[in-house]
Amino acid sequence: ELDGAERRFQERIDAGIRIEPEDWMPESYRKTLVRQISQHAHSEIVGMLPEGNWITRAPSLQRKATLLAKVQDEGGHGLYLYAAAETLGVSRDDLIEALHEGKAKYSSIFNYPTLTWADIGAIGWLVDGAAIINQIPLCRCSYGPYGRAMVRVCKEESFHQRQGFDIMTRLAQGTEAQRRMAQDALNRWWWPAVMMFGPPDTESVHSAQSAAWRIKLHSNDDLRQRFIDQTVPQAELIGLTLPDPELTWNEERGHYDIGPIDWEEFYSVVRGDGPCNRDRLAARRSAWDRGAWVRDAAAAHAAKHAGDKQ
Ligand code: FAQ
Repeated sequence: ELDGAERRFQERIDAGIRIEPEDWMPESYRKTLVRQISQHAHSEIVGMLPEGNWITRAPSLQRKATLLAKVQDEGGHGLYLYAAAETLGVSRDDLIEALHEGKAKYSSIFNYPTLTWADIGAIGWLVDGAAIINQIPLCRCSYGPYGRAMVRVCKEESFHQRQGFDIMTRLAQGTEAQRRMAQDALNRWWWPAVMMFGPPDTESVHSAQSAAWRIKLHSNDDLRQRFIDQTVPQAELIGLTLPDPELTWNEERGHYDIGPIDWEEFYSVVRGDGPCNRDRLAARRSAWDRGAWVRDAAAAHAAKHAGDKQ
């Protein structure tokens, strides 16, 4: 049973009116948004690591400049998202501390290693491709600052997706060794990308409430299906094979059917036992510690400046 304020809040949401930071909101709505937006921000920041790993080894000046810009964009997305979370009354330092202490989640996908240059193609194509499918609906979510941040993020993600697909296309059409490298990257990234959308609907604890609040406009499984249906013809176009012998077009459903997803692997990565979880957190903590002098200098400069004005 909703009380009066909660009922009016829900009516606003149902009428498609956006919630802004100064509006009244139930504490549980605020907490859900802080959880999702901060996890999303951490994903963008930790997501810089697997690709950052290849900046010095990109195969040409152009590839290097493009990758550098892409990774920098992800850093920007993290910053917009931390700013969106701050409108809900949390501090960025607290959110970052929760990440560094291993208390906050970030996307499972960034706990896999980037072993070859083709992995950079696979990430752009599949991971940014999946991110766009998840984030386009978020542009229309009920919380104003989150939805508005997503508009620019999605534009940049489509550039990222195109650069990844371009790398994969070139490799797939290259020498036999390059084609094998592209196929190997696809084999390793396909299932983790399929898992990015989260647990199956039947096990997704937050979905029902987030849907009622219009934070989630489509279910995990619906978005996953959309990703699969979009990606199969792209793989066919460049002559690569998705690593799923059970993948078949289902005429009746009008969708592709896939083989079983290894949810044990997903939960183990989310719990912190993926191939790179420890490395990723160690890299973030070390970057934070090594940046202390920059934060100190900026604070000292600001303090001096404030004195000047007085
Ligand atoms: N990894 O009840 P649900 C990017 C957790 S894109 C880890 O279904 P919800 C761009 C979930 O947090 C990646 N944990 O949860 C880029 C919850 O745990 P909690 C980031 C996951 O929130 C590309 C529990 O499982 N995108 O960064 C994952 O309703 C390339 C139960 O799950 C976003 O964050 C997972 N994959 O739905 C950057 C998008 N999935 O919190 C660099 C915004 C679920 O109770 C390079 N987020 N969990 O402890 C969302 O849309 C939602 O939060 C979902 C999960 C759909 C991810």
